[in-house]
Amino acid sequence: MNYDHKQIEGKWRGYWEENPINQPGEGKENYYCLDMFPYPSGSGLHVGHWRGYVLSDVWSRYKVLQGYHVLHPMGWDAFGLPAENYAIKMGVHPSKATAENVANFKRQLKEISAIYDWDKEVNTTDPDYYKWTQWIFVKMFKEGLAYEKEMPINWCPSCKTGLANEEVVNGECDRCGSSVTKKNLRQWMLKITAYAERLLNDLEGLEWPEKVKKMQSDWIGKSYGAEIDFEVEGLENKIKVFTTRPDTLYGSTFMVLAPEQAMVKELATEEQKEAVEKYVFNASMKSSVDRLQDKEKTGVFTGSYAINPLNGAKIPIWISDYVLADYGTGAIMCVPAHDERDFAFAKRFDLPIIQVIAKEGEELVPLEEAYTEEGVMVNSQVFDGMKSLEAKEAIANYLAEHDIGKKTTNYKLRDWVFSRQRYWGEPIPIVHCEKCGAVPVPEENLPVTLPDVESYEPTGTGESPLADIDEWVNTTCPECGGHAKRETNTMPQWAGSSWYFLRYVDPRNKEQLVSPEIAKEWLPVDMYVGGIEHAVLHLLYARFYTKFLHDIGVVEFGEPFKRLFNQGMICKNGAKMSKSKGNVVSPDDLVEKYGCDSLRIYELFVGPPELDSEWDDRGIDGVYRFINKVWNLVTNNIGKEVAVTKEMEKVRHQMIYEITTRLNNFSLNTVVSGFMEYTNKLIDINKSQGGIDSETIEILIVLLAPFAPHIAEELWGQMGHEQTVFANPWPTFDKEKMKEDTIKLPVQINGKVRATIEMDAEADKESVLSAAREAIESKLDGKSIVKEIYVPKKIINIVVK
Ligand code: ANZ
Ligand code: ZN
Repeated sequence: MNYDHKQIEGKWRGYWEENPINQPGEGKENYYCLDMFPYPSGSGLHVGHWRGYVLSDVWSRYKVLQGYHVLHPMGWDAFGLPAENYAIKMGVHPSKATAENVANFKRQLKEISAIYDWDKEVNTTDPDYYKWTQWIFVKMFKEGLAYEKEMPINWCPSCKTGLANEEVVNGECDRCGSSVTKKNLRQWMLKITAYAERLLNDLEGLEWPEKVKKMQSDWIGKSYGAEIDFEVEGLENKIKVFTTRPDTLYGSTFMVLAPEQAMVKELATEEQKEAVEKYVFNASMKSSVDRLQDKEKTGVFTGSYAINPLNGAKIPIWISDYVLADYGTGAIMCVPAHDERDFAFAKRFDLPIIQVIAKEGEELVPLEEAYTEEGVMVNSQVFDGMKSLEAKEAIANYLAEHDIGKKTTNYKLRDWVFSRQRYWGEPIPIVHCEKCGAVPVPEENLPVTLPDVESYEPTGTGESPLADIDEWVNTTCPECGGHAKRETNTMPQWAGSSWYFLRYVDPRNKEQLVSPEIAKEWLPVDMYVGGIEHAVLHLLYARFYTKFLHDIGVVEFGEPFKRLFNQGMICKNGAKMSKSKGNVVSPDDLVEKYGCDSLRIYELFVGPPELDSEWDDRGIDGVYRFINKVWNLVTNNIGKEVAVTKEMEKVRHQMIYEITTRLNNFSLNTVVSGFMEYTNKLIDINKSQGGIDSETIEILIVLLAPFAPHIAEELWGQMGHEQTVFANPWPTFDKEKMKEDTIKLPVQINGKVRATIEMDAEADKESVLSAAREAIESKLDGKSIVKEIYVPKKIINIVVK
């Protein structure tokens, strides 16, 4: 019988629908394996999307075989711009387009044959779901973590909406690539900064890639340093600067403020006023990209001077846009000798450079560039001669004692700009009352459902399209019953995805976000699989939400994802596979031609799963041949009674060992090559010994089951079993039985291989050497042996003269 993937895959898919392989059972432990849920776009799935889903399904099925009851859910992160943009273009309501896309995605996902629990499906746009997204917001509001603020925010002129810092990449909108500008708008903010310390510290206990942990800690960006007050000549107010290098204070030769810093106006003297105003205006017109990319430093002198608090030196105060308004205090003391940006600025505007740290034992010569390393203090009065690291402490302490400054820490993390001026998102559940101010919608009145609108078009004025629906906007105040207006901003797409993993375990609960008992059974997530692009955004927000829900008693744990695996991207012609690049390979044709099992295995075989890999359709042929080999080997042995030999046993245990170890390390591409290697070995034995014992054959089938479930199930059945192959335990190996009986050892004469000997694997040194001598005896050409070296189990080298 030939391998007919269509017939086999159809048959088993139907069977599994009726008889799910993943069942609770006495004594079974729970295991939660989660995929990052997709945004159901109109373009459907390509082979790049398959990769992550195959990885997590292989892992889930492996856990089933290990005896766990596995939760492997799937759902839809369905709010967001694309559906809305589609609505604008086509005049189709986003909910309709979303429903169609979800149906299409679901059909395509079923082709993967993953063991998703479809009855646990969630959809962020479902009012029963977003009721709880809104509920979390109300709770945050009540805890003072959601607040309103008028502030200059990142504004994408093309998406016509505000963006969070995390959504701005190199000054560009993460979605559309337009240059992001600043706009002053009233915003809803979430105080994620209140959790900065915990978000940083708790990274330590996570089994996550180091790279992702580092990205998060860099994003949180904790710096230790000092705030120092500088007096200004002729002014009451002092300027506060933030520095990580108080040790360099004697070398501060000028000061720079951000153009938006509050003191800029009063610092500008009469003569400099015009120039300062012009500079400030120009800076406000520049996009963040320009500000970041400007190679040449720009700046303007304010006309005022500050006083160095340690030595009374008079230092000029400048303004420049290389200083950020919203970090530290928006003002810095500049030390050109020891900071690269300050050095460039000093060179450009001809400001003095005073070196205060020197390399130990070296003479002072004029600096060609900033000296940024540690060293010994010079030109620093009483601190001279001290190590700079010690001076950092000493000067900070001195400043604190004299009330000129204090030690502080600073975080790069900013509060989260949480409002979007768009239609297709969760309405923020707040009403504005003239008397009572911002009042949360009472929890029992949630959800605030998203009303229908005539036009989804963003207004561009900073108001969402909801603002036009009078009968929705006008309402009564829950507190005083007076006239009030609804908040018309919506939440960012991240809102619904920051907590969905909690809902999966109890998706239809009408009373609670999640029942505490059920949460305890399943959460936190044991394994989370998804793309690296979420390293800061989604993963940071989800950690923040979880910590908040922990603090208000909804869940017992503070970290949502114990283990994280980031799969690399699938590329084609060197570029990330995507519809917009036109290099998409659809899984449909490949499934049709080779079958789901072959495509699943090829997804793993393309390369190490954590790295980006180039897709080549031709590669799947090799996988298909391998599958056919397995088919032929197994069907060939059905009904044969073959006695097990030592050799068969050895290969069997080696195979279990290799596959299991590689799988545990998530080295799935080498699992596949391992299968190919061991299948070939078994085929050789099959040839030379006329068959393979049935236990070895069955173990091959069980091992293969998580990867190629259909063929495994079919062959298992053909071996005469009634139960599913997934009812088996994962095979175990015996190290003793893996041992090779004999080993081949190369014998070298003066470093050149001249013979090979075959020895008992446990043979001692003396017998190895005597066999080696014998093997090369005829090749000595009358020379005599002066030395013999044996590297155990590897090689023998005989030195002759
Ligand atoms: C004096 C100094 C001397 C500095 C020196 C550095 C080296 P982190 O926290 O590690 O990023 N700084 C402070 N606020 C700033 C702002 N709003 N915009 C731009 N730069 C700012 O770096 C903190 C250092 O960056 C601070 O220490 C300050 O320059 C600068 F040899 O102060 B430093
Ligand atoms: Zn009121």
